[in-house]
Amino acid sequence: MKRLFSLLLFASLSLALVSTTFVSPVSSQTIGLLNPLSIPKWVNQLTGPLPVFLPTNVTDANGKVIRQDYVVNITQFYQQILPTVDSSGKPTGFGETKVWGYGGIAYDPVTGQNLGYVESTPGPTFEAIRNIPSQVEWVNDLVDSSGKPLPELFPVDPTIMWANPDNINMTEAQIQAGEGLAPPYPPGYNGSSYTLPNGQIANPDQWNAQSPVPIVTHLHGGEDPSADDGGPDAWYTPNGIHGSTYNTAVPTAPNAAVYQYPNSQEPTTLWYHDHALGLTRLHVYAGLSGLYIIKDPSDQVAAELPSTQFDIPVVIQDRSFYTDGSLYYPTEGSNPQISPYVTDTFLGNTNMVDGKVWPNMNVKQGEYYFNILDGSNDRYYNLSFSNGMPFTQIGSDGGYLKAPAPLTSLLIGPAERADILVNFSNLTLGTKIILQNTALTGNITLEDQTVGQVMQFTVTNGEGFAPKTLPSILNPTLAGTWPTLPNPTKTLIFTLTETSGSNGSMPMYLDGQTWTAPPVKVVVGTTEDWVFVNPTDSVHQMHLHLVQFQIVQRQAFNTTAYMAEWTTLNGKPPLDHPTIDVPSLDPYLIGPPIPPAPNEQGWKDTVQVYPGEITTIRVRFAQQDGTPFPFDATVGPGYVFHCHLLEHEDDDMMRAFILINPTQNIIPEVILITVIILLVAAILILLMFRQGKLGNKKIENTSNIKAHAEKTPRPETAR
Ligand SMILES: [Cu+2]
Repeated sequence: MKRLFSLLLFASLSLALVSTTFVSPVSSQTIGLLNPLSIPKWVNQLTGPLPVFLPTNVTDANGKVIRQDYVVNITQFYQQILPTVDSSGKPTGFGETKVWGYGGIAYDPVTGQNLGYVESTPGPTFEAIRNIPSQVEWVNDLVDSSGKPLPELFPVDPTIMWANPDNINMTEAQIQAGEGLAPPYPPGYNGSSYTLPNGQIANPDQWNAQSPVPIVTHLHGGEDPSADDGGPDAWYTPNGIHGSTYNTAVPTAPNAAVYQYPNSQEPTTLWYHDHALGLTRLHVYAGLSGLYIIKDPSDQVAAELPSTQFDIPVVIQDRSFYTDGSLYYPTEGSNPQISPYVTDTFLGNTNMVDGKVWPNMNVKQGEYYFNILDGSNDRYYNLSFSNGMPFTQIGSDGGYLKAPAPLTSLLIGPAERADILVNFSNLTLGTKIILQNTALTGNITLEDQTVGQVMQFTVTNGEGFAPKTLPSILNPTLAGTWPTLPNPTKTLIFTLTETSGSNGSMPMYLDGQTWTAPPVKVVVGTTEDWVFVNPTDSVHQMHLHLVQFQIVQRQAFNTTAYMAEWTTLNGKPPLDHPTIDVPSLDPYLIGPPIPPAPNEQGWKDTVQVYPGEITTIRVRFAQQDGTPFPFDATVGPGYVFHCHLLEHEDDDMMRAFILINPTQNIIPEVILITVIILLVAAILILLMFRQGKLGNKKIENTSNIKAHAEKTPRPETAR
């Protein structure tokens, strides 16, 4: 772990400059950036778990719940994220932050009290019941009080592949960026032309990329039909413009989509977030994320776990602010001559937990169950407690681990989840413990005091949860030697590539291919090894939709030699032909393969792919127990796989994959063979027909030949 982590640090170093360089003093002239050191810590209070959406139960004739329905509105509002007072009670003057979030009728999961309509970032939690489908109507209400579509909170970059509801010419936008004619942000591409200081006119076509806002919600880690998956092209705007794969399970308003989730997978902590093409980084940062927990009433492990007030979601997200409390996000791209606004990474300079910056939580002397999500765009966290106390991870992305994993630190990357048990039983009253992050990447002295700290726990009086003994095997679907999935029938290699600009990497590709490349085809029900070869300097965070997979191994390799051969075979990305794999990875491998750590021996939907390493995952395109999906995964628009560092995902590190039936796989061959047989038969019939009709002539010809032969002396006769 230490070795991998040092690689990670190395990888992140080049990406980290943003997080440390913009911490500048507040300007009196303009709204400046908020110095994170000026924000008092542990004043914000987390008082319990996030509110939970209240479903409308649909029952059968016997009163049995057969579906749970929700209406969720996506809106803009203000939330008090920064603390209002310091530790001595003196007002900080920090205002509310303009955010986007999810809202609906919700209740307090501890008291059961109906809280009415709640809108927040992260949004209220879903608590789904295993095998009871949920139906969610996701409504795009990003409009102002008069119903007019709102603008985006951050600069939309029309030079990358994106939802593009107004059909802005991407090539033309790229040409303008190359000529230095992109407008600065603000105003960005806001529908008006802009006169640059040199007198030239930016945005001469008066494109509006900022409004209306296309959104689409994806249930991350969910095993769901592709039509309900919330893929990048399934977006819709508040004024009813729809992306190419827009779908609604039941008819609804044009600014909404209804998705159905079967909830048939193992109980676990999933999350939902926006996934609109080329906008995900901006929308998740604006606040569009929340947890979706699947609970199984027959779960024997859950019966032994702390619940209600002792079961706390911990959504960790890094954020930066302006002095007026508004969110800061870069307004200038890493390589503005290529893309005016897109950066290759963004790291915030504070940590927000459950929508509050640097909060404290009072805990009782007992055990707590924390469902941790790294909901940051790009930030990795190496979490530990300031008193060094151990804790136990029992769940990962897709369910319980094979066995409880005792830890003193936990490395978690964007989109990953970790369910951990922490025991405060033996701590004296008043003890304060910091949940700290040692995955620091820039100015260590500064970051120790900022993003190196996540939240505080204060041990208070009261009866806590007495820890219970857990079974040594938590997850029967993971019994046997690791990986427990059957051997693959196919191995696919994906080389992670970057192109470079003058200030760092720009578009990144999976296997050198762009988002528009033909989808990868996989046969439903089969098992494949997907091998991610990472010759770049950056860690990547690979995520597959639809499936939960297992990490097989990681292995170092000679990146220079490998890329030399890969480039000889393929040329420079982006490729305009199918990627050619190197004949063998073996010559490039360095040292032994490294098996996943015990806390990675569980179901995963997102995997840390370190620089200079080849990471192999095993994927079965079926439910976790090997049975078929309870829906036809071969229909609909298909799925995607991508890097979950959101700035990478948006700048082309995403591809499509579709599932096909085993018979579909042979259809081209069957058609070809059938066509050949029909052609041969037609020729034979034609020949027979001609033979019958032209028979006399043919005999004539034969006799002519015979006569000719008779006139020609044979060599023997001549002699
Ligand atoms: Cu990446």
